[in-house]
Amino acid sequence: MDRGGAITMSRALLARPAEMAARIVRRIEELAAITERDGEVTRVVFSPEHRRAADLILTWMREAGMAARMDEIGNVVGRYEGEAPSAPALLVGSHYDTVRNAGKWDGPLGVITAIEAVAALSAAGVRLPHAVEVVGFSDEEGVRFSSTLLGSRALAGTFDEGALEAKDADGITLREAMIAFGLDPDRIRRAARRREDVLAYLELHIEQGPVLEKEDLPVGVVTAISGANRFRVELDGMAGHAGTVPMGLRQDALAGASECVLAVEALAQAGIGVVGTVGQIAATPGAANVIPGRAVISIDLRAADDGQRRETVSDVVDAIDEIAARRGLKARIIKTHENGTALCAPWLRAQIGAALTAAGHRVLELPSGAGHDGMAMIDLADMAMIFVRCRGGVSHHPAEHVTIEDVAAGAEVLLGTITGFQPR
Ligand code: HGY
Ligand code: MN
Ligand code: MN
Repeated sequence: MDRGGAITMSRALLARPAEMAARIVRRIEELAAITERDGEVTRVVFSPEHRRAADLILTWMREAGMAARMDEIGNVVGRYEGEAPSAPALLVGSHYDTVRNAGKWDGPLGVITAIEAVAALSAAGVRLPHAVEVVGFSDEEGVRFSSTLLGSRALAGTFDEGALEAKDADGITLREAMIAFGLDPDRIRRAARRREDVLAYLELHIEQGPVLEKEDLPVGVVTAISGANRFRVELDGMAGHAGTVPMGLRQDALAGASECVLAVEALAQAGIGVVGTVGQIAATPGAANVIPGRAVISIDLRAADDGQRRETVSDVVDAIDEIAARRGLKARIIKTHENGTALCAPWLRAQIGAALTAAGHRVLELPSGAGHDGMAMIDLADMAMIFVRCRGGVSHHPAEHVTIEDVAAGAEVLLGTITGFQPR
């Protein structure tokens, strides 16, 4: 089918975009209600909430005409066959885990909109020359075990078995958590897909930034996903009595960590297009009248340019070493994540652009400062992303919001891209 025909078909399929969008919004709310704690949205990997969310999404996939299953790393996968069975597939998806006290849209919007697109094909009895597979990734955020992209790395065949020994805040290893969840860690490799079975990977996601809103556009095309490093830094000094140890004799781990936090901020500001964040800090023993003997911080460094990111990483490591030496602290810097900048494939960006134009929107291309599963999926197939405007660019926060009109715009562009997809 030529592109024009496909676009016409997708418009016909979308006879009622408002109805589709209303169902997507209802499902966003339904999924958001599956949370670790009432009053917020928190759903981490291999938790009871993970299982309940997976069961709900699998049900939606089956209702949309897909064969659906959970894979060996807790991803949920729905398959809508093409004209011929067992044809290679266009993968479309996002993640369904969340950060702590998250918004409702980061991840789930991409999964639920992809299911809605397949439901439109199925309802119209349309079969494409290729299969379409919808994937809900189990752990993009890396909240519980700090190493991110576990689900997409396993599906891309790049899962690092060393991650199985990572421990959560309760000292449970990833391996133990998987077994408790009912999965066999020794079977993770079976989640990996063959290159020849995957035509490309597409993801619809909220922008998590202010550009589309500033440009007054509901949707945009992503050019690249910024590379990122994450570290856990452990500083060990000497605990002591807050009242008796003179200032000049202290090895205060928390004071040292605080100096490291400011060094991360200063070095990120000095870099070109670099962002640096310390999102977590903990001190022990944690008593008001005891000098902290140990402090642990997280460090997240990103940049669109890999060379610049690596340079800032090196500067931050040097700064931590200097601070620790000067303060008589022992510093242990553990890299928990690294990903280079992932370029979205120009041929796929062009196809998204055509669907945007057909839907009546100006085509704006923009980079992603946030990380996404496409950073892992690029090791399996060419990938591209569609961004949907979110209010104020706010994300990783309960105030995260997408209007129903923008949900409908995203659904129309995703469906248009799927129906017009021409494999390379
Ligand atoms: O951290 C990120 O950028 C993504 O939301 N996991
Ligand atoms: Mn996300
Ligand atoms: Mn996120």
